Amino acid sequence: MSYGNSFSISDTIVALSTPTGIGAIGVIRVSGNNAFSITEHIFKGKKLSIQHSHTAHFGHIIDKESVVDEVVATVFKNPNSFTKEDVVEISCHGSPYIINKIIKLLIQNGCRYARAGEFTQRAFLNGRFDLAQAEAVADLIASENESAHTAAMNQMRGGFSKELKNLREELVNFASLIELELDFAEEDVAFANRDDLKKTVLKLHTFTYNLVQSFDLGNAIKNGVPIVIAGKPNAGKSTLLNTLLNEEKAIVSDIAGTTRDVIEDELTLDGIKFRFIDTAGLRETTDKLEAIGIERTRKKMSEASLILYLFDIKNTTLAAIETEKKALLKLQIPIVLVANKIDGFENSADFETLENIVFISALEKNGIEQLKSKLLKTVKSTDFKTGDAVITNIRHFENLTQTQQALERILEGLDLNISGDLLAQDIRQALFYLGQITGEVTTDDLLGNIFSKFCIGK
Ligand SMILES: Nc1nc2c(ncn2[C@@H]2O[C@H](COP(=O)(O)OP(=O)(O)OP(=O)(O)O)[C@@H](O)[C@H]2O)c(=O)[nH]1
Ligand SMILES: [Mg+2]
Repeated sequence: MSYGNSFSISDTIVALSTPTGIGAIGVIRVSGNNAFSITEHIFKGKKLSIQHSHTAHFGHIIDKESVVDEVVATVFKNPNSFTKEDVVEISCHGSPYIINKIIKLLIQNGCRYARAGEFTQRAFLNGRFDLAQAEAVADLIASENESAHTAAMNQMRGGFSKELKNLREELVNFASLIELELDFAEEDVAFANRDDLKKTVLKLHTFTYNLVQSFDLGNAIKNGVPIVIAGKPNAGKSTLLNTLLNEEKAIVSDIAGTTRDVIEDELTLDGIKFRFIDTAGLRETTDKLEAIGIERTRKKMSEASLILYLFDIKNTTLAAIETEKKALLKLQIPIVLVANKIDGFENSADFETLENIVFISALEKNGIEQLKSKLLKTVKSTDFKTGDAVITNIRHFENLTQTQQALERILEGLDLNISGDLLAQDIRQALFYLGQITGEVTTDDLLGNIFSKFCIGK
């Protein structure tokens, strides 16, 4: 079987699986039918092919008569390896010269250099896991914080795959029954009970609906929960961004309207990645550029998971803030009010009556910890639970959305009592999109697209 081009799945492949560059050790992975015999050509030590799986063996890599390196070769016998093929992992000294030399020797003895993601692709093709799980391997490797790690780990270990597969199976059964009806068209029989079909479709619809809904959260986990810092010019938004990041990221000045464009950066708090977004101050303006900036502020606000509404406590009345708050609540996004510039300000009592308010001095870095815990609390209470099945992958999102549309067409069709052949078409569509998620339905293009985004060696 070949995938995408002339490369064959029966080739024995090799690549460095640790990062390139100098390291204490480098691990070279060899996978395929001839993994042992090829390695034995250049490995002086015990005969690898007769060793037990999951055992490590000291030996030398030999080029003609000379010793290239002292190494440890770990043996994995099919199907008990990552790829479900015979695998040797050679741990050598981490010099790029040695690593290249060993890979070259392996290629001269019959290996092929692996393509990006080819080890994981083989794991998928050999049935170690489905496509969605294979994709989670990439997410797992890329995960930088606790919540991204949890989501990727859940998905790699099965996540929504199992439930999705079971429900798809149910639908496959209905599809075959309806196809059967078509064969007996003249006799006007119904093998597929329409009520049961409807129940299955509804179950699938609810399940996929929840997954589709989880994408915003999944996206936030992967790319950071977007938190917009908004407020009037000179409130201290850019100062706050800099204080949070501990870096002079944004320009600060006492000129109102300093920030024109959106400035953002990431910060991980308590295992959750946040994207803090500093924006142009909100006011009426005749300045063309500033107006564009304010337009962007409004857009970012509408997309935020949380808005920090900052105001200069020295320059604001309680009534003004109450009016602002009312307007903000219309966005239906959680709001935290942040009273800034409390340094040297004594009369904050009035404002303490407001709900969801934090008092800070962005300049003197006071109240920042309270602010951080306030936003963690707010974000966590707005169903930031990574234990549930969450989709983080745009490809899954698209396929699920398409599935939903097909399911809705089936439901409509059932209500209208349409003929079996039309029903079958919509069912096939739903099955197609569902199958693309977990990989029951694949094309070379699809696989090529997914695995080429992996690194070589993974
Ligand atoms: N006293 C005091 N001054 C502050 C504080 N935070 C910011 N400032 C000052 O307020 C002025 C405006 O700060 P910026 O951070 O540029 O305000 P901004 O909200 O980003 O303003 P625009 O970008 O124009 O919308 C600067 O002179 C800051 O030094 C604070 O906590 N206390
Ligand atoms: Mg600013």
